[in-house]
Amino acid sequence: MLYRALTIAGSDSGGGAGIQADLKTFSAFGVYGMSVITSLTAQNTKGVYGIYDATGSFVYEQIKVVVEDIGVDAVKTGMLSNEDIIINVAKAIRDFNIEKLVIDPVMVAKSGDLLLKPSAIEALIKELIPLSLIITPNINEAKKICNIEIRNLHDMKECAKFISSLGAKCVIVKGGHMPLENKVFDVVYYNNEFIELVYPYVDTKNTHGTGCTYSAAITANLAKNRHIIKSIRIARSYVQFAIENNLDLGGGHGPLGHFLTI
Ligand code: PXL
Repeated sequence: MLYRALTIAGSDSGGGAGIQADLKTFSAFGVYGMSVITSLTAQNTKGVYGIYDATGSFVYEQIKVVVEDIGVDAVKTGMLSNEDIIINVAKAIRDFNIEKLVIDPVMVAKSGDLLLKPSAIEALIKELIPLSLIITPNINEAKKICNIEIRNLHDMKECAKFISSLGAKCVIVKGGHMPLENKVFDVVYYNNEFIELVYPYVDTKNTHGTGCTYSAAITANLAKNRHIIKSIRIARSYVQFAIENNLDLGGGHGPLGHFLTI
C-alpha cells in the first residue's frame, strides 16, 4: 500500500529543518512525500539570513492541485510565516476535508530568528488550531499560545489542557527546552488523559530541525493509519534516534541524521 503525506512549511536552504527535514522523515518511514512551500529561507546552521514568503493564495493553489490529483492521507504544517498564509491554509484544510492534520506551531528558529509574525499568533489560534488533530508546541510556543509561564510538569499539563480547549484533539507539549534531571518529558493530552513520554536528554548542539522531524514522523505514521498514540510514540523514538545519529555539519546547530547509514 502506498501512503501519502503532505507538508505545508518553509524551505530551509541548509537542509536541516522545514520542508527538507519533513521529506527526509516521510522517506524514512516509506511514505510518499509532497511539499507545499510557504516561504523560502536563506539559512544555514548558524541562522536565518533572509525570508521570502509566498502569497496566501499561491499556498492555497499548491495545496489544491496536489490534493485534487494525488490525494493525501495526512498533512502537517510547519512555518506559516504570516496571517495571510494561515488563513489560506485553514481554508484549504476545510475545503478539502482534511482530518489528519498535525500542526507544528513554528514561531522561532533555533538561532532565535522569527519564523512567524507575532501578529499572526491570533490567526493561528482562531483559524487553524480548531481544525487540528494534533498540535506539537515546544515550551516557548506553548507559553505564547497560553500566555502563562511554564516552569515545571504541572504548568506543562495546565497549558496542554488549555490548548485542547482551543479545539486541538490532542496536544503534545514538548519538554526538550526544559530538561528535568537530565530527562526530557513530553506531555501528551488526549481524550481527557495525560501520557508522559520520557527520554534521556542528549547533550548536543546538533538539534536543528528536531520539531519538524517529530511532527513529520507523527504525520507519516498517521498516514499509515496507525493509532494516534502509537504514531506519537513511534515518532518520539525516531526523533531520539535521529538526534543521537546527528550530523556534525556547519558551525552552528547542525542537523539530525534521518537515515541509517552503512
Ligand atoms: O524548526 C523550525 C523551523 C521550521 N521551518 C523552517 C525552519 C525552522 C527552523 O529553523 O527554518 C523553514
